[in-house]
Amino acid sequence: MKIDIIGDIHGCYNEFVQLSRKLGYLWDKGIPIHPNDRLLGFVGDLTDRGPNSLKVIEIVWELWKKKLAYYVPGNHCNKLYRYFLGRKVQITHGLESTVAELDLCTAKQQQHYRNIFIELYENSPLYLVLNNQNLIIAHAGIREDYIGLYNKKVQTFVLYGDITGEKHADGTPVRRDWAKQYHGRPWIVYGHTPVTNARFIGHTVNIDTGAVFGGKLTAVRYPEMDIFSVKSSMPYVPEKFKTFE
Ligand SMILES: [Mn+2]
Repeated sequence: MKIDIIGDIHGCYNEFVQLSRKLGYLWDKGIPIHPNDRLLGFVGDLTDRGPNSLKVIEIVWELWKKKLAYYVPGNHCNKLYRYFLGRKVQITHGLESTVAELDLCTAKQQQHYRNIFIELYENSPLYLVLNNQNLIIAHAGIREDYIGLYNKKVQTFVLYGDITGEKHADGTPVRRDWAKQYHGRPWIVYGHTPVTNARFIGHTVNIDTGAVFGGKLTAVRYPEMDIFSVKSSMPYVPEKFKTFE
């Protein structure tokens, strides 16, 4: 299979359109379609913080519905899903921008976004195992021994990363660098932790290059493993980018 997997979009719709064009996708039919039957993949965190979260939901849902794209949820998707279900969630950490977009919609439009997002979320696996187990797409990555498991522990890892339960001085959770411990054969494509450039460690690649923090929106072409990026138009927030020793 040939698939182009896109990192955390977080409502950066314009960057998504540009990146898909750079990858050779055509928008004649209102959604990005590749002339040579390539598919799109999304590592999750479609929404929050950026300017056009609802448009991103709409396009990803339509692609997914037409079987032109794969999607796995991120932690922001999980929170938006719980919000749509009417659960008590804090409207913070970027969810406030998606909710603000919804507040500007008619009741009918709100219902539409709720319906399509719930449909997309409920019918998508926690992580994807593709191409004869040669490719795994998981929002924050996955440990080799978790592949094939779908329990609560795995869910936490896949959505939030290898968190220790501790917090940094600024209140953000401490995340272990799981990719360094990964020696598996399948390629793991993930996002979640913004890095300046796509980060390859063994058969893993982090393609969250912080589009919403003024970095880049990045895609990896599978199986070629070529990186494509477009510069973000958002203001640059350097402290959001993780640097590794
Ligand atoms: Mn995330």
